[in-house]
Amino acid sequence: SQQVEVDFVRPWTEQDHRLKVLFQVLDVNGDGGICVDDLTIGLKKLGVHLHWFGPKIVKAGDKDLDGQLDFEEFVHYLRDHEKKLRLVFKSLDKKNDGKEYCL
Ligand SMILES: [Ca+2]
Ligand SMILES: [Ca+2]
Repeated sequence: SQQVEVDFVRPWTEQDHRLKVLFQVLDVNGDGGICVDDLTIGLKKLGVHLHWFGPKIVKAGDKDLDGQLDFEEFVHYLRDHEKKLRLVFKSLDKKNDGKEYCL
């Protein structure tokens, strides 16, 4: 399957193009919202094989409870959880393939 490289090392900024790239990668069916199914497939494209990760992100980030993250909710979630996500991706990197996943 297609592997996607996104640079997560630098901190996010509000208008960061990386957020749009990441949103497009994770919105697998392209309907403008990221649901759990999108995340499960999309995270695998990023090399993240954690079955609990997608549902957790949607549950935590879905403010209007429509079951998916629109772009605003997604950006909000990433900015709120930036440090925690970096840790997840760093620990993945240690036990995985040596690729850099520092979200
Ligand atoms: Ca979608
Ligand atoms: Ca939502």
